[in-house]
Amino acid sequence: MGKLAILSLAVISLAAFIGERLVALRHLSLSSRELTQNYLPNCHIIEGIEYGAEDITILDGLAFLSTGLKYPGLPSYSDDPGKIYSLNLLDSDLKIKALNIKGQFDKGSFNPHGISVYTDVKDGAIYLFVVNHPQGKSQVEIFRFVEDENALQYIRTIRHELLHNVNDIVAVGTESFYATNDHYFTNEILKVMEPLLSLSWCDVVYYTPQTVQVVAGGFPSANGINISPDKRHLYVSDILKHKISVMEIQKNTVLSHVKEVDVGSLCDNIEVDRESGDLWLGCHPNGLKFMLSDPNDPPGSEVIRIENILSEKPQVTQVYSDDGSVIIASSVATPYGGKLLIGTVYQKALICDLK
Ligand SMILES: [Ca+2]
Ligand SMILES: [Ca+2]
Repeated sequence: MGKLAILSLAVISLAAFIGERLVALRHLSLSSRELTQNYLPNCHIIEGIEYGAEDITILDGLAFLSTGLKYPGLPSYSDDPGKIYSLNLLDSDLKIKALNIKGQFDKGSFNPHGISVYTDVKDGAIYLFVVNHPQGKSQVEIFRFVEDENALQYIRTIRHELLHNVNDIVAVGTESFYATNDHYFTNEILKVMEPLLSLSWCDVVYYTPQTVQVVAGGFPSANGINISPDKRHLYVSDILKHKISVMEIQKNTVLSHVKEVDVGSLCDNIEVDRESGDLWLGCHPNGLKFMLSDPNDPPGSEVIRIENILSEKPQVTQVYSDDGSVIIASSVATPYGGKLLIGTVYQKALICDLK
């Protein structure tokens, strides 16, 4: 074969590869999906949240909000460090309060991401686990919540080579948790290549002070994790596959695959209603708009609920959707007492009535 023929073959192969990748990416990102409006009654923007509340979790009517995330490739409209706020949903005025962090903790580089709250059955102490990215690194901070001072007492920082791109966590003890990695590589250029090449190399890591191990893998990206009320099943949001993975926790803490539930959207964090067991998901309805984050053509927001997820026929329902005119890039939704809190990656947060 002549040089020209080889060159032509190479160019044709490359063009075919790029074409196939573009089609795959359009599918992954749901880029042609039109954003609609499906509003809830009595919605209000939460005063004081301007730079994101990527994750929110509620314990007995008290919401914890992880705010001010700076994430590579996504907008960040403030140079200030991130903060954890509380919001008491039992109060009538619904005002956020910044939690003061006590102890030897570097507040200046605080960059909080996924959070999880854990109550110690032995003494009722409440712990807040926070994924933190100071200087772009990944680590998990454990705090004890001091309720009468509305403060967080810093306890310890956990770093481990397996905890390299942590997005979300679920605490299962005072020192143990499951965590999701949303990328395999730590190099920023290689990280960009992962979705382009459809690599499914992300995983779930189980941490205790005695052992750290990968307990599930094969995710294109794993952006949210939570646990069933009876602590028997873990749920992982497989954001680029538009699915929620359900896994059963075995006695040896390894996970066995149960099923995947289609959600038709790029869902991020998962909150679980402790009474009904329903899953509440903050989702990105159009991944291309989310990645571009153009203020003139903003990504929208979507909240999805899954009922009876362990049954033969889980019900997947869109509870809220917005084209970006109210809130941009929703990442979490959590209900309490007939209200729904919706947080976003880098913009506002919303509270609505559910009926
Ligand atoms: Ca979380
Ligand atoms: Ca997340």
